[in-house]
Amino acid sequence: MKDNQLHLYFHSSLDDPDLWCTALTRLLGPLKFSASPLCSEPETVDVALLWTTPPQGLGAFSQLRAVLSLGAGINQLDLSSLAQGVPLARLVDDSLTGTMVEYARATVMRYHRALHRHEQDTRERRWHFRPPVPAGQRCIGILGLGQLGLAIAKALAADGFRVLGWSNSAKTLAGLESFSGEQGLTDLAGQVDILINVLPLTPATRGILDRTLFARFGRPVQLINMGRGEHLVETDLLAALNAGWVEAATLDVTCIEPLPEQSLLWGHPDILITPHVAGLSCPDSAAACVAQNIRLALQGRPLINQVDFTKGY
Ligand code: NDP
Ligand code: OXD
Repeated sequence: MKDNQLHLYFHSSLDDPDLWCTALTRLLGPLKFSASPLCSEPETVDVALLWTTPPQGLGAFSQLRAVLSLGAGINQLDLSSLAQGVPLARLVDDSLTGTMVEYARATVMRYHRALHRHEQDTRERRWHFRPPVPAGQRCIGILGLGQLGLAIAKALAADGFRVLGWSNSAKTLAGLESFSGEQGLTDLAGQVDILINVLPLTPATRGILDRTLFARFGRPVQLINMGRGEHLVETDLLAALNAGWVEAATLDVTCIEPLPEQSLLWGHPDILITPHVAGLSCPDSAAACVAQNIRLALQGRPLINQVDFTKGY
C-alpha cells in the first residue's frame, strides 16, 4: 500500500548509496530510500536512480514516474522491461564535466608535449631532444559537442589549440570550427593531429572509430576515447597502429569492462589504458539536478536533460 512518502530505488555498483541518500534527503526532506538489492514493495517506487539496470529488470516497478541515470551516458541501462512512457534523464553534473575536461587536457598535453615518447626514451635510457610544437600549430578534433564535448572544446581553445568539433547540429562557439554530417567527419579527420571521442553510444555512433575513419587521417593521429568502448573497433585500432595511421591511443573505455587480462590492448607500447575514470560525478554537486528532476517527475513535467528516445541520447 503506497503512503505519501516519496520512494526512491537506487542501484549502482559504482556509487555510494549512503552519500546519495544523505544528499537527496537534505534537498527533498524525509524519503524512503531502497538501495539495491533490497527493495520491498517495488510497486510503490516513484523514481529509480540507476547506473545499470538491476538483474531482475524494471518490470516490478509498476508505478515508476521516471528513471534517472547516474551516468551522463545511458547505453549501460537495459530499458527493455521499462513501461512505455516513463521518461529517462541523463546526469549532468559540474564535477563530472570538470573531471572530463581535466582528463581531456591531461591526455592532450601528454601527446602535445610528446611525454608518451619521453616515457619510452626514459625506459630505454635514450636522451632524445624533441622540440616543443606551439599549441596553435596543433589541431584537436572532438567528436560530440554536447555538455562534455563543448566544455572540452572551450578548455582546449583557451589552451591555444586549434579546435574542430563534430556533432549532429552545427555549433557556434568562439575558437571552435564546427562540422556535421559524413562529409564534415571526413573533412575533420583530414586535418586533426589529436582526435577525442566523447559521443554517446547509439546505433549511429557504434563502431565509428574504425578503419574507414582512420584511413581518412591526413597524418598519424593520436586517439583519445572517452566515450564508450563500443565506439571503437579494437582490432581496427591495432591494425591502424601497425599501419602508422594512428600514432598512439588512450582508452578510458573498452568494449568489455574490466578489460580482460588476455586483451591485446594491454601491454601495447602505444596504448594507454585507464579504467573508465575520465569523469566522476559526486553526489554533493549532482544531487541538486537529480532532486529537481524528482520534483518534475512527480509533477508529470518534462525532465531536465531528458533523453530523446528517437535520437537515442
Ligand atoms: P550530450 O547528449 O550532451 O552530447 C552528445 C553530443 O554528441 C551532441 O553534441 C550530439 O549532437 C552529438 N551526437 C550524437 N549523435 C551523433 C551523431 N550520430 N553524429 C554526430 N554527432 C552526434 O552528451 P554528454 O556530452 O553529456 O556525454 C557524452 C558521452 O560521454 C556520454 O554519452 C558517455 O558515453 C560519455 N561519458 C564518458 C565518461 C567517462 O568517464 N569516460 C563520463 C561521462 C560521459 P547535437 O549537439 O547536435 O545533439
Ligand atoms: C558515464 C559516466 O556515463 O560516468 O560514463 O557518467
